[in-house]
Amino acid sequence: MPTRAFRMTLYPGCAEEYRRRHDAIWPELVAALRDAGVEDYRIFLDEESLALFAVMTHRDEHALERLPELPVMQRWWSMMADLMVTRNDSAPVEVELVPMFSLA
Ligand code: RM4
Repeated sequence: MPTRAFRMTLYPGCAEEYRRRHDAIWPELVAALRDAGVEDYRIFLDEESLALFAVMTHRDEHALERLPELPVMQRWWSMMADLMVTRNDSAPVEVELVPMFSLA
């Protein structure tokens, strides 16, 4: 199954709140991620650099591409924008990571 990994950046002092909001992730966002074929999605924080590493395993590449257009995704990004480095449209700045090793 394809895996996508990317890096985002948290603002200082926001880790607890970032975790708290994800602990209460909206069911409609979970449904949208599942509809887009997301099987497994994990986000790890590097407390030193405040880099957030997201690793996502998914079924359907094309459904994933539609996620940014969904109103629920855009509402989530607006709500999260005070915690993380974003673009002008509130989407988080995401830097793709290069796969280097896999033991599947
Ligand atoms: C993150 C960020 C990502 C989103 C996850 C659920 O904070 O907003 O874009 O996919 O939450």
